[in-house]
Amino acid sequence: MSLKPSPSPSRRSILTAGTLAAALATQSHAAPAPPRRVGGEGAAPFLWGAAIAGHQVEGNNVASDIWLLEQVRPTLFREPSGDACDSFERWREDLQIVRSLDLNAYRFSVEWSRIEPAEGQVSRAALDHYRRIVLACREAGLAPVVTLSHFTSPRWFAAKGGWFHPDAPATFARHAERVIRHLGEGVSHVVTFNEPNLQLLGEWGRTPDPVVRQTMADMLAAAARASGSDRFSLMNTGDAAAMVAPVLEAHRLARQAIKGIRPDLPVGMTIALPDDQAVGPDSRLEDKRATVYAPFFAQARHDDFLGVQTYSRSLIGSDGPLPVPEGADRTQMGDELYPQAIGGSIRYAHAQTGRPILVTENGLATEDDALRARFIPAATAAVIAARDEGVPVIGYLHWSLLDNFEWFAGYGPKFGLVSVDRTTFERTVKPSARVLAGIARRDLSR
Ligand code: IFM
Repeated sequence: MSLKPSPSPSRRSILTAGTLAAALATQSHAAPAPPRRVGGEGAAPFLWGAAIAGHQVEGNNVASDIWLLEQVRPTLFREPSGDACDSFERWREDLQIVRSLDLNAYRFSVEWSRIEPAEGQVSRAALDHYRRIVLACREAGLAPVVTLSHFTSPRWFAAKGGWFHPDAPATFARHAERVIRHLGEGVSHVVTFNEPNLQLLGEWGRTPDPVVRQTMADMLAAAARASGSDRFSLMNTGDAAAMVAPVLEAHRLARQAIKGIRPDLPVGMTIALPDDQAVGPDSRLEDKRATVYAPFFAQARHDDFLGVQTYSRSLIGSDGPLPVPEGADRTQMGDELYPQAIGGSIRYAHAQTGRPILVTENGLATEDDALRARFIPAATAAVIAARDEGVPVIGYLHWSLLDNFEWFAGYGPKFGLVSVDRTTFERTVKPSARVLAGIARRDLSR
């Protein structure tokens, strides 16, 4: 049986078995840009940028776990990632676009499966590739924010049991050390894990859809068989609560390894964090917070920053999550259009951790770029208001630079500031990108 996700699944269905409940980066030859700073001389520059992730844009990540899941039957993926945006080849063009928008930061992820396609066999060429991106970012005046794990892992890692294998934290830490040693001085910030709480978020307060849950199990079993294993386990699938401890251990070991090489390099992780709002006196809001965020906040208190990724708000009643209010505008992912959400989530994340907050993702999926052009000023105003109140927000990275592969939902949802022709891969900068550019320019020239 092959189950296709609904045309506009909840954003929380990206990779989560839990929704299972809700049916679930031209090497610039421009002269180096002067550092742009806000907050006075000596202050770190506020990071205004755009984000992407390897598997969603590079294309042909054939050694990764998710590539395999796209190929097996049944699969929950609407379509395979294929060539994606061909960014493994066209990354210089992508950087040039970011540069041309006068942004000063670029978030991208390294694909572990390209760097270590077979266990213990390290591709120097792949490491060099990512090093060239870091160097080109620096030449273009862009701070490279590097994600080590953005959902994908090598296929061999998943077939060994993924994060449940006892060696997983140490294996990931070795990978982290290798990457940072090779990428060198240029890296600005490291994100170890992207949204390791996503499945918890998707599952909380919802009854799993039995058909989707079964299809997930069948898809993973097919991938295990195809890998000659009896298991296939990856981030945000399987037992969400049981995955928290090994992933946090992997984060700690990776952080330690990175600090051993570059003690000055800020290290953190990102979490999926809607602006949760209590409805009624018996709201289960605190229950949600304890389950979905608390373990990650506890770790973040020991980190250099926390990456916050907010797309909308979530209303929480006495029985759990409430539906999007009647008549509210929605994005292609089914989220309520609510750009001010990012203000609430960064205040909350900072209050809980006391750490600087980096908005590592914020945006919306829409075919209507005029909507994005209105969303961006409202969302960034909420960020700036929080910053003006004294919340140490260190940057805003819009998701996403490109219209890209949105996991289960394939190429349907359009998150990009830039569209990508699916046949020629030609990039076209959308008007909303200029809106973000204008806001960044004004803020950085204050
Ligand atoms: O595309 C994803 C990204 O990979 C992780 N955060 C949410 C985005 C939009 O759903």
